[in-house]
Amino acid sequence: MLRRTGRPALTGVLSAALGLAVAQLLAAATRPHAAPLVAVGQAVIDATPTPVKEFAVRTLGTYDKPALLSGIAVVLVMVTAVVGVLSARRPWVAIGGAALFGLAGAAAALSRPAATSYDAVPSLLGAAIAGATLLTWSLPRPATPDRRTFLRTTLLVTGGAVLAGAAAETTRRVRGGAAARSREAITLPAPADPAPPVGVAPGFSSARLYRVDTALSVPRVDVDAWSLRIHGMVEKEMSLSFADLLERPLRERDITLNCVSNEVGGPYVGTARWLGVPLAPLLAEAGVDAAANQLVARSADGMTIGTPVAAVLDGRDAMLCVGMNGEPLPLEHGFPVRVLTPGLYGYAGSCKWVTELELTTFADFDAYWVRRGWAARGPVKTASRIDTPRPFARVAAGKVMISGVAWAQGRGIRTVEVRVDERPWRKAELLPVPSSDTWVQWRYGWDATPGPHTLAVRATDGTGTVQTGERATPFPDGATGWHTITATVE
Ligand SMILES: Nc1nc2c(c(=O)[nH]1)N[C@H]1C(S)=C(S)[C@@H](COP(=O)(O)O)O[C@H]1N2
Ligand SMILES: [Mo]
Repeated sequence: MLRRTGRPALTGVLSAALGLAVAQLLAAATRPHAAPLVAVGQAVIDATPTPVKEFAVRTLGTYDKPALLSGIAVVLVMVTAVVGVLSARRPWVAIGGAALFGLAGAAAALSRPAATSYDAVPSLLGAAIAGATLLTWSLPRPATPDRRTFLRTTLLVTGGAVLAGAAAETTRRVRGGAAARSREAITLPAPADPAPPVGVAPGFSSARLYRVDTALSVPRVDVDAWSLRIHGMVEKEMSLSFADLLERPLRERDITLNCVSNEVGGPYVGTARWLGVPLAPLLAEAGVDAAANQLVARSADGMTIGTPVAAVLDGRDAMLCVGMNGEPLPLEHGFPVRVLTPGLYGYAGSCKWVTELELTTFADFDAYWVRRGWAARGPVKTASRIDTPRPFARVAAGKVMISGVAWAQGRGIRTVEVRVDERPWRKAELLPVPSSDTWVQWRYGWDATPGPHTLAVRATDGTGTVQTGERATPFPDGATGWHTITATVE
């Protein structure tokens, strides 16, 4: 029994592994985004319905991508095992199976926004190798190969797959290293317009910025090969190198960025000290057509993010960021250049790895998330979060500090109030902030009495509007509701 299905199954899986590893190696050496695993994973991400994506981000957080790759691997193993078993009797199944996988990989690679026709090659070559291996290995023979022959072939194919796989990984790292090295070589000029000094407790120094993007592998852009093209409804097209950007007056600001997918109380909000080139004067130089109302940013990995032109030009600190917290942008936060539009959720104003700015209209173009049902314009909603005590914490009776953050970029935060159980709302103390685009850190000294308690927070923005307590889901334009936790006082 094991001989009848175990061997053919293994034959199928190992032949596929060899083909896949060679395809990954070829792609790593030539066109990283054409690697079948990355291309298929990326195509799955793009095709995943929004609710499923939301669920994945909510339950898996940053493990969503490893989980996706593991899922693909499991499916691959199962399907190629079946192909192996079936082709032991019917050799055409080996050819058909390989062809299907090859075409799927090629189609996924070609569906990437920046694809060239060459990108089909790694998948097709890998499929040819997998098919040929499986076919010769499982070809009906006068006598079933003995155990020793089978073992030898198994070792050979496995060895080939492991070698090619390791070479692919090494190549990927070395190539990625070029981007990292180009980053190390950068010296950022001092800002012409430095951030205003912050008070006692800067609201950003220790906080790490969250990461949210659709990139299965972080785009590794070599800054020396990078340029930004400004085109579309402009009088004069422009192309800027990184050096061109650094020659312009740089502005430094402490700005809070948050994700539209963030649940009430969630982690996808953070503040950093950004260094960048103001966008408004750049657009003025390009001469924006009065009819253009959307600025579409495109990234090296094909993301599109549409921002109202009015938001970029209304005097807020919209910029092309080159630095974050005193360093060049980290690779995962958009190196070498990202857009940042304070007051808009990231999906609507903060394209990472940007390579293109196109002036167009909302009527003419739907950006990536808009095509998936999210609101075309993404102004941030006023929100607040309790960070301590943690939900369901047990704390000692007496003075307990309730603390957290609140944000309403552009409008600023005027007051934060805390409510314990059904008692009246009480004003929290706010730490000073450098600008209305920076979140506010707040705290409230609570005389905690034994028993279970419910704690809630709400903020009032700079226009005097109180944060709504009405619950809304993140889809389609951002969550609302008061962050409410329970804690037990002992
Ligand atoms: N190229 C690219 N830029 C992107 C995204 C992306 O998927 N690809 N995600 C956006 C979203 S949804 C958010 S919330 C912010 C997150 O920025 P961060 O990862 O630097 O915190 O980046 C935005 N810019
Ligand atoms: Mo986001």
